[in-house]
Amino acid sequence: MSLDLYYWPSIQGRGEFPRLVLEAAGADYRDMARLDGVEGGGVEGMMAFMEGKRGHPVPFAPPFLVDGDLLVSQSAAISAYLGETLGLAPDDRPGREWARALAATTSDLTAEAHDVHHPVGVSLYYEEQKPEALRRAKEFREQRIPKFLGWYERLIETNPARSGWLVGNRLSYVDLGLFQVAAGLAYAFPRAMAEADRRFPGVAALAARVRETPLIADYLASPRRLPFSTEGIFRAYPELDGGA
Ligand SMILES: N[C@@H](CCC(=O)N[C@@H](CS)C(=O)NCC(=O)O)C(=O)O
Repeated sequence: MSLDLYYWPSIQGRGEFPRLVLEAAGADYRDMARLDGVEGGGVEGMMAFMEGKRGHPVPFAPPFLVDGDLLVSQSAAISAYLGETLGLAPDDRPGREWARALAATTSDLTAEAHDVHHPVGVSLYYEEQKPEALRRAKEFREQRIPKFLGWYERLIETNPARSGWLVGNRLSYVDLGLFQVAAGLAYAFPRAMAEADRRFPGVAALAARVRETPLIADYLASPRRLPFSTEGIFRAYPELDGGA
């Protein structure tokens, strides 16, 4: 039985959070919407789930994971499920619950990063909401990025294991989530993140350490890692980074 991940095939998006857990664990998985010619594959295969044609609960939106009879949706919940199943999560119940809260918070930050370029409406184009996006971006850069990253920094500093990781003494799925959000923010807000890297060295060091983890380094160098783009959640619009 394989682990089948379903997500839009042309962007990293929120699918990247569970994908990184699968890659870091060296899991045998299928990225179904990127597989044409495989039963249940391609975007059509994904849409069959979304339309309730596969005998599973119907997720609101991708990503979702199918593991045999089980369907798990919501990027943070999938990451937690995979982390706990594949050995990239704390072993104890309090640690697991705490890690889930961290993943949900990373999901909140991801949503806020998205809403910078879509502050008025998800179904409108960026070009239809540029003045509002400019206002939102300033607040996001000056207030929200420091608030979120300062919180992660504090978690790293106060982790009783003093490991440089967010929880416990080894890499977990929440570190992979923080890496992804830091990478996305660095793509979308390079000026703001250069400053954040100076203010929050523990976060920067954690992200660099994840990047150098052998299975992640292999993955990032592979064609399976799609580039960031202005179609995704994190978008490089220089005007939103306080630039021209
Ligand atoms: N909170 C959900 C959000 C899922 C989500 O918004 N997925 C996007 C792609 S990243 C989508 O396809 N949304 C369709 C829609 O909202 O109509 C998660 O983290 O998985």
